Amino acid sequence: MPSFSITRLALAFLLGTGPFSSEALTHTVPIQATVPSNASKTVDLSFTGFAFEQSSFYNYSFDEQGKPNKFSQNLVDAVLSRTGGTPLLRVGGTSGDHGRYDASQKNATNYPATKYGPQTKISGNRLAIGPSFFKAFKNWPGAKFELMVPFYNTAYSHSVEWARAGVDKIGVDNLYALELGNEPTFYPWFSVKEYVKRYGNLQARLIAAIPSLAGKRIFQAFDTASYAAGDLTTKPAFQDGLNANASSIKQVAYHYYQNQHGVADFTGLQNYIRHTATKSNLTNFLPDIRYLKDNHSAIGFAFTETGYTVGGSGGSDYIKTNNFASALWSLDFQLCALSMGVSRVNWQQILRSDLQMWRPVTSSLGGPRVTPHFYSQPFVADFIGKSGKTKVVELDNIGNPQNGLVSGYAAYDDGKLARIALLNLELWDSQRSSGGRPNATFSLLGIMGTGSNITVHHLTADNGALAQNNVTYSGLEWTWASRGKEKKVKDDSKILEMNSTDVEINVNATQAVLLEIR
Ligand SMILES: *[C@@H]1O[C@H](CO)[C@@H](O)[C@H](O)[C@H]1NC(C)=O
Ligand SMILES: *[C@@H]1O[C@H](CO)[C@@H](O)[C@H](O)[C@H]1NC(C)=O
Ligand SMILES: *[C@@H]1O[C@H](CO)[C@@H](O)[C@H](O)[C@H]1NC(C)=O
Ligand SMILES: *[C@@H]1O[C@H](CO)[C@@H](O)[C@H](O)[C@H]1NC(C)=O
Ligand SMILES: *[C@@H]1O[C@H](CO)[C@@H](O)[C@H](O)[C@H]1NC(C)=O
Ligand SMILES: *[C@@H]1O[C@H](CO)[C@@H](O)[C@H](O)[C@H]1NC(C)=O
Ligand SMILES: *[C@@H]1O[C@H](CO)[C@@H](O)[C@H](O)[C@H]1NC(C)=O
Ligand SMILES: *[C@@H]1O[C@H](CO)[C@@H](O)[C@H](O)[C@H]1NC(C)=O
Ligand SMILES: *[C@@H]1O[C@H](CO)[C@@H](O)[C@H](O)[C@H]1NC(C)=O
Ligand SMILES: *[C@@H]1O[C@H](CO)[C@@H](O)[C@H](O)[C@H]1NC(C)=O
Ligand SMILES: CC(=O)N[C@H]1CO[C@H](CO)[C@@H](O)[C@@H]1O
Repeated sequence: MPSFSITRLALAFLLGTGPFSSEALTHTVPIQATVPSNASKTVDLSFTGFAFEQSSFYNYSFDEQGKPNKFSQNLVDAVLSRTGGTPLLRVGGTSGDHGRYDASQKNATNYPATKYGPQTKISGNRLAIGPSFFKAFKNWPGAKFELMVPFYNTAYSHSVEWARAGVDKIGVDNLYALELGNEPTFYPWFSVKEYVKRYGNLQARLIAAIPSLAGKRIFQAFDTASYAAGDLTTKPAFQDGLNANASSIKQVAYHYYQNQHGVADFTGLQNYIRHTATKSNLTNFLPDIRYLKDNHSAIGFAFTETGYTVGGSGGSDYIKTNNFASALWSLDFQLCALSMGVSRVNWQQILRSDLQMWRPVTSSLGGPRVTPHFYSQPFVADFIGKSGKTKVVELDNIGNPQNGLVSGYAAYDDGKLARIALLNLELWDSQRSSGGRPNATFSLLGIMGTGSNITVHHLTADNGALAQNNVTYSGLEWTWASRGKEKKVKDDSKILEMNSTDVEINVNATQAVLLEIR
């Protein structure tokens, strides 16, 4: 039995309530009707981005008949149409950084992502892209791109050729940012001083070769690897030279993977999604977020390559973390990041991997599918809303005891309370847990008078944490069968009238709710 159950029993005992009383699990949540002074900056409607490993992007863009991939298009639209934001797609990664542009190559890539993982110089068979690679960028209606150009090789001519072909085919107006390299802290020559020197040189060469880049805020710096965040931070890099380039930098990017090798067992999965872990991990980035806000307020802070785990591992009880629990983690991570002033999060897609939100075509791993991890995205988008005037706060100090099993956030539109997200991160799974599904009650204090009705939408899976199918958000499902178009499969939303009392909301273990206040 996982240890959190023991905590619950112990607390129930201390409070003199029976072990099956739901009283011990009532969390009071103070709510402010108008936006608190320490709320986030105004949220970008394009917060919910996607990222594609360069070697996989072509296969995400076309279907098996060589037509634009409607399934991919529909899934991106399912998220971004909820806020009205521009889809921002990052196309980058180690495969491209170690790769080269070959103007004479007929195929888009020299090996298909359906059969090979991202190849790098290290694994011998590095990526080569040909001119037809850039046709893929035409298949994403309304999108703008964060295009990585190689930086790993010291011969800048490769980077310039790659960038010239890319900017030419994509069009500078569809380019959100030109990213110089990937995870530079792994470069053999890396030091902060050397990085800023070479960054300045490469940027100057690119501008000289591609005049349409001149005078624009269009470059993306850093793309620091997850777990190396301390090796390339903002203040020293800007002070050591990037200040000279600050007016051309659009965003500073970091990569983030919640863990490195998957989780060994169910208890490990609980620790992985615990809010306290997510929050303390994100807090490490606050000095960088604040430095940019205070010193270069026009430069955004983005997690441009993000996933739940960067590697896999074996073990008898090893749990593949692309499951419903990791969708809840992804939700908590993004809402927490919003509250801390992160500009956007791009979720990494690699065709032959476990971490993607969907598989666009058949590969040696199986047919096209939407993975459970996708389901965080429509929720995050609805939480942001369409107003373009949204600010977010974390609802602090909820959860008694403070064990990271619950979290909550409020969204304010133009200063007024509009939406609340409540997460119950206590793990429950129909196969792994004994007994019925626990639940927690959130008592919302001070919500009275903020509206007349509350609509409650659930993000849930009947089978709980390890579910791969039958996941729903607001009763909606997205599948390959519907080609990524939403389909109503159940009606589990409800409308509560606001009365003269505080509102109590019940949230099952391994479930989240979005409250819309009207
Ligand atoms: C915002 O202020 C409230 C109280 O005014 C405090 O509880 C909370 O920790 C603050 N949040 C942040 C992110 O500073
Ligand atoms: C180009 O791709 C086709 C399949 O799409 C493959 O049959 C062919 O071998 C590839 N050519 C090269 C030179 O890689
Ligand atoms: C995958 O992409 C390669 C080019 O990189 C292409 O030759 C191949 O036809 C694509 N496969 C599918 C199933 O779309
Ligand atoms: C970037 O900085 C370098 C010096 O490090 C300078 O040569 C270059 O002109 C700068 N470019 C821009 C666009 O500011
Ligand atoms: C996040 O927190 C967990 C638990 O403390 C830790 O194992 C993991 O390494 C952290 N990840 C990052 C990217 O900081
Ligand atoms: C950054 O901005 C803060 C607040 O305005 C200021 O105190 C600090 O000196 C600035 N730091 C640098 C390195 O410019
Ligand atoms: C919560 O869990 C209970 C017990 O499994 C179940 O009957 C109920 O339908 C669930 N509620 C929601 C909204 O999922
Ligand atoms: C919540 O759990 C308690 C205790 O198991 C149970 O009595 C109650 O019916 C549950 N409530 C809901 C709404 O599922
Ligand atoms: C609130 O809900 C009630 C009952 O469903 C409905 O009559 C009323 O129009 C709703 N009010 C608003 C502001 O949506
Ligand atoms: C408001 O009162 C109605 C009627 O008594 C009740 O059905 C409803 O659940 C109450 N709403 C809330 C949010 O407590
Ligand atoms: C109850 C329900 O909707 N079950 C579905 C769960 O998912 C599987 C696989 O997609 C379907 O076959 C079931 O019908």
